[in-house]
Amino acid sequence: MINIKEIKKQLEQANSLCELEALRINLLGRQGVLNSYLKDLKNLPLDERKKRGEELNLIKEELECIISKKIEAINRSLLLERLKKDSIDPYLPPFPINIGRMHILNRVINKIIHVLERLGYEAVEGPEVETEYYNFEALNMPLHHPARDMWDTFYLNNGKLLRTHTSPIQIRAMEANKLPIKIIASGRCFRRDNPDASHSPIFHQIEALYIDKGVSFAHLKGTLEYFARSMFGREQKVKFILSYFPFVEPGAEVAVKCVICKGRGCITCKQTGWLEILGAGMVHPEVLERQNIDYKIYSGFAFGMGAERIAMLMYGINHIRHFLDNDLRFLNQFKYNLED
Ligand code: 2NL
Repeated sequence: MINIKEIKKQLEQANSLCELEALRINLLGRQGVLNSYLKDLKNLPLDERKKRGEELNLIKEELECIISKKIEAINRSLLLERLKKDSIDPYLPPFPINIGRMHILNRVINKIIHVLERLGYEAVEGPEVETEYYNFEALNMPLHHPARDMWDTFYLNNGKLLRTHTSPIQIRAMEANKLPIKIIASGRCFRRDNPDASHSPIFHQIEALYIDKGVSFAHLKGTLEYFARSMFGREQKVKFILSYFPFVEPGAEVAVKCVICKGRGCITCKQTGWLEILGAGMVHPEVLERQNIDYKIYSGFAFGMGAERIAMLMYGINHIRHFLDNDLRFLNQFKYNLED
């Protein structure tokens, strides 16, 4: 018969996890003491077998319980010993915590969107792969129109193209035929330019479009003055220079006093004291008419800018490639969130 007392004494005396494990294997293992008794059960008469079986199972449970308590006790005393030897220095600095943050370009784009949302514009997006129609034709540039050369375009094999600006998003909004329209379209654009400090085949645009009854150039000027001051400072001076875009008439380029040299003249503003930050104009009647918007009742303005250019001016970034390089030495310089 099993000598429970003796076994318990052995377990009690074991004082290492190693010893305890050896005992456990000997008692409860597959070839262990308990299993050998269980195997013998089959030689007993039925009623005795049942009684004895129950007994053995109770013993097994008890031993398992003792062993797990003993393991816990040993572990606890090991921990206490270690804590007595080691000391904790609460003044050591913690491990550096690397918290990710939004890319500086996205933060600038979001800031621009927030500034315009305060005027009631709603942010929308659209597809990067576009058709000739949305990218050119609907914008008053029929096939072979010389103005298409203003945008070196990536054409795809299936006759589609990579959008060269965000204007197709706005055409889609006009097409949806709900007036008035007051939207900001933003996203990635693609042009086959030769890369240099300010040109990259992949860049981002932000455009705004406002169409309603009685929208005038004066509204456009007020909007852009508010925009420039929100982005570049309350005292910011804004200048409108007549310019040409096929989809607006009249068209203008908008310049602010150079944010680098404050207008004295430097390399960034090419000694002019002014920086062009965006293009703008009254939506061409041809563009409205194509979307079944009656240009005798409705009018609108639009303006558009390169997101990278704005970010470069805000932070004095000297090469557009930094936005795509993902070099942490560059990205980590923008630790703090834009106010707003
Ligand atoms: C730029 C672009 C401009 C627009 C963008 C526009 C869009 C529609 C209709 C009319 Cl759907 N106009 N967008 C208008 C004028 C200028 O600038 O690349 N600026 C740096």
